[in-house]
Amino acid sequence: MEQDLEKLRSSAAEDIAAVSDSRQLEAFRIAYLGRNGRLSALMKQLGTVAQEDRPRLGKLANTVRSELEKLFSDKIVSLAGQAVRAERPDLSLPGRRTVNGRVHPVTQVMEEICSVFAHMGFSIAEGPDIELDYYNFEALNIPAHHPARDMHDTFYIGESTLLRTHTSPMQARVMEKQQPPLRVIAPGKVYRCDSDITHTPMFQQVEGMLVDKHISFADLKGVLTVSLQKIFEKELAVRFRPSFFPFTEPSAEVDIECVICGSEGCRVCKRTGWIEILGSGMIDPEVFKMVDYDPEVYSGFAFGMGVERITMLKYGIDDLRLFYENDLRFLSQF
Ligand code: 2NL
Repeated sequence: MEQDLEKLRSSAAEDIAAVSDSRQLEAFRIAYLGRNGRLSALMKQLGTVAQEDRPRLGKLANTVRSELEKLFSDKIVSLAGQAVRAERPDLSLPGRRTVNGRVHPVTQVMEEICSVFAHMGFSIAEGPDIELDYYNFEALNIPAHHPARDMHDTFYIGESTLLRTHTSPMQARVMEKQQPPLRVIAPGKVYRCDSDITHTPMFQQVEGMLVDKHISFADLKGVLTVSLQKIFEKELAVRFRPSFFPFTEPSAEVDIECVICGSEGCRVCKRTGWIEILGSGMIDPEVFKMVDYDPEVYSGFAFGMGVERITMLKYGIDDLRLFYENDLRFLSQF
């Protein structure tokens, strides 16, 4: 019996050392100190030993019991200490850098363009990306089955709703509500079912219009020339070429001198020294009739430009896709 108690003592010391969580500790308690545990079993044998050995063995058994209880309670304390240490932050670790967001380069240029026109007295009109067919086409002199609808690669949503293919529907909405004189720009996202190296299905535009009495093509040329020089922060050469849009007559495409090569001739300007930068024209009398403006009294001009293209030229970016890949190494440069 004495030997058995000694064995119990040493095996308990070995087992408690291997305990590393509270589940193992509970198993230890049941095995050694439980009602049907190893110590209880030995205590039951006390009644069978010789009378004269009983007090000594009884004392030894009690000593072993207190030792086991001490092993158990010390382990509770040390496990609790480990848990606290595991939760405490390690103050010697280096800090984590917070990555700040930036304004997207296309948004930056969009804001610059808006600011140039705001300084010339234009107000900003914003409207829905999901438009009615009426405002996107009909009100702009593009009736159903008009060939110009094919150029727009429209995303239709329903019978009469679509993702706007340009921001001009906003201008039609403004004219419907307000009387001239008007100076309005409409910035925003537009959508066309077209995707390749030079086209993304969503891109951003700024369109503008000015309507008053006695507005002429000379006003269009003056306002657009000065605006482009402000946008590119340079006294660039600007030229106007005849063109066609269903909502303007006459219409003109506007070129600027190539800002990449200084008109020497390069890949970007296709060796012409000129870069096409916007479309414009005198608002067609048919558009005025749709919004109940008298074309005999009022005239005006309108224009539209793609913001990605202007951003590429301003920053010398040669791949449109970079804008929408969301690579922080690219975006954080601006
Ligand atoms: C282009 C051509 C243009 C307009 C947009 C417009 C708006 C109204 C009436 C008439 Cl309400 N026109 N907008 C006019 C001419 C050209 O954009 O190439 N855009 C990127």
